Amino acid sequence: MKRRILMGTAIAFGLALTTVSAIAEPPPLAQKDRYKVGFSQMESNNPWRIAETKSFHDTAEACNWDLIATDAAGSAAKQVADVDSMIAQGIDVLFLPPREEKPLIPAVMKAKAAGIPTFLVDRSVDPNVAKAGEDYVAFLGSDFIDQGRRVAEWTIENFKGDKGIIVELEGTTGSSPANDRKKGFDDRILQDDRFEIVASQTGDFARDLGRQVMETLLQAHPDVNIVYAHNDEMAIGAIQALELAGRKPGEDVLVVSIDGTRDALQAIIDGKMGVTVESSPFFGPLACEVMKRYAAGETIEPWVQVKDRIFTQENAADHIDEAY
Ligand code: GYE
Repeated sequence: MKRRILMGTAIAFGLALTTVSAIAEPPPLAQKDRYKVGFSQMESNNPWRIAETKSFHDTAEACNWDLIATDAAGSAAKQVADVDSMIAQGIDVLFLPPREEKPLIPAVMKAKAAGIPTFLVDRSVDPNVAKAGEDYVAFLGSDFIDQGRRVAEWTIENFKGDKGIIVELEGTTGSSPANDRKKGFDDRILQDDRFEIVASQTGDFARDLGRQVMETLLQAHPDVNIVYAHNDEMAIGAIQALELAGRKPGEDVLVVSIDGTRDALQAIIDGKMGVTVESSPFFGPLACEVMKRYAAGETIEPWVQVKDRIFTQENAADHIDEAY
């Protein structure tokens, strides 16, 4: 009797182990001629987001996708609901740029529970809670810490004054690029005691909020001579605020940022902005390629890293025609 119970326990334990190891892998993707593909965009209030959505639409035909694209209009809660609705519509695969690191974890977990492989694109989720190669297949995107570090290094080399007084405009609070672009920049720039960050506030990656926050910060810190924005839209907003206040961006204030939008490249050409480190929105072709590799049974590296260029006075004019 006792033995049977023990054996039963052993079998149950063995089963539990198998289930655990089965759960530890993201759902597989069958090889098919056409796929029903979900792309859950977080918002469409800036050229970067619009270019990314367009890249998915442009890829759909070449990659044989029936694409369902949604727009969460800046709400993480709506983005989770959008993913729910795509799951209900029976998508084969999900491409998800999670607006914020934590609130989108339920979307990743629900897709997994529904047997749908998920690829995170352009932003990531909290790695302590959801993991690549387990809960989702992979993260496709840039090294945001490195982007911030490169902006800091360019600033250290190119800032002409004795004392750099920095205002930092942060991206969306709780998003992976805002967290990492801050870390990469702050850690590097503060190694040089010529520089001081006097204020760091969110502008939610948006032009108009960037302008408003810059207006307020300028009043508190009129001596600012460097603005580091986590994206080009906020940098352009900051340039507007500076000009309204009678300052001369490019002459008495150095503006540095990340993305590589058309307006930013134009601002560099016009001498109003110093540098933008690239963060490409053109994820469609990469999404197609990685998805095909996964369907063919390949193990995908947890981070499919995108390599970024850097745009300055030296090359901005050469790239403005391809910018968005
Ligand atoms: O820099 C910004 C956008 O997640 C990498 O989000 C992306 C960032 C990009 O809104 O402009």
